Amino acid sequence: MTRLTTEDIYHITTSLNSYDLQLIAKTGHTLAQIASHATKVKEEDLVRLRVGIIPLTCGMGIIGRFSESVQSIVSHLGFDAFVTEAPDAGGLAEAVQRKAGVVMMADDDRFVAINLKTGLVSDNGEATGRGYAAGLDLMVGGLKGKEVLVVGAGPVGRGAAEALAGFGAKVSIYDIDPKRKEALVDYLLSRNITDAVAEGRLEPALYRHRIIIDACPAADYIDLEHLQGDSFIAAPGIPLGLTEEGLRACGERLLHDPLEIGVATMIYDVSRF
Ligand code: PYL
Repeated sequence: MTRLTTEDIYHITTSLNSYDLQLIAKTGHTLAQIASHATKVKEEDLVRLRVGIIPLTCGMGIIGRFSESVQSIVSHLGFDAFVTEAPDAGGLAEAVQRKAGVVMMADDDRFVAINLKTGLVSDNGEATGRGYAAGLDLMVGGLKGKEVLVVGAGPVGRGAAEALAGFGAKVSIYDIDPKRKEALVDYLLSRNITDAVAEGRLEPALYRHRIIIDACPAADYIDLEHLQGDSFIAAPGIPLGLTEEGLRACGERLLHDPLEIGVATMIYDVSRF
């Protein structure tokens, strides 16, 4: 997982309404509706507890505006959310004292949402994969029977692959690490997803697929030559796998943000009845 920078996220707090309009133009649905589609939690069934977001100073430390960005996304979805004054253990104590029912926090390895009342936990990597698969399902008008290439077999790729299969897609997996690629195919098999395949080489797979989830930390590996007139790309997080030219060719058929869809899926995940 690539570590975000303040530059990647500083725009989020002031652009959520325009981002919703972009999502409606691309998928016909809002951020809330995509999170609902990903989690199968209807908006009317959400139990909206107060949400405390806790900055963590461990590892490489606090990312400027990270907690505020998470807070703005969760508030945009109708939750009462606050960033604690204190970080770390003091922040957790403060969140509980301020009657938070859900806490969210991220160190350098994991970003989690925890419902303190039900024990429900959602992990950003897996939730992001699921959220993007849901957005893609809406963007292409239904994935049933369609072939999708997942590049990257980490937590995001795993969440995406399982969700894509759930929407009826035929999933192909590529990862630069053959062991990790095979491990994901084996995991899908263990979940009764029997038609997932491992791609031997990336290049031919990029040419053969018109629907691609870019779930790997590489930049600029999907170029104009790999794209067809009706290619759809879902690209969670930073950096973007598309080149500048590829980006221009994709236009409205690209789903990409640094945090929004993943955070929306997480808070829906832990707020189910
Ligand atoms: C959760 C993001 C999504 C992509 N990469 C992940 C990342 O940047 N992780 C590090 C988050 C550190 C947050 C810091 C803070 O401000 O509380 N500990």
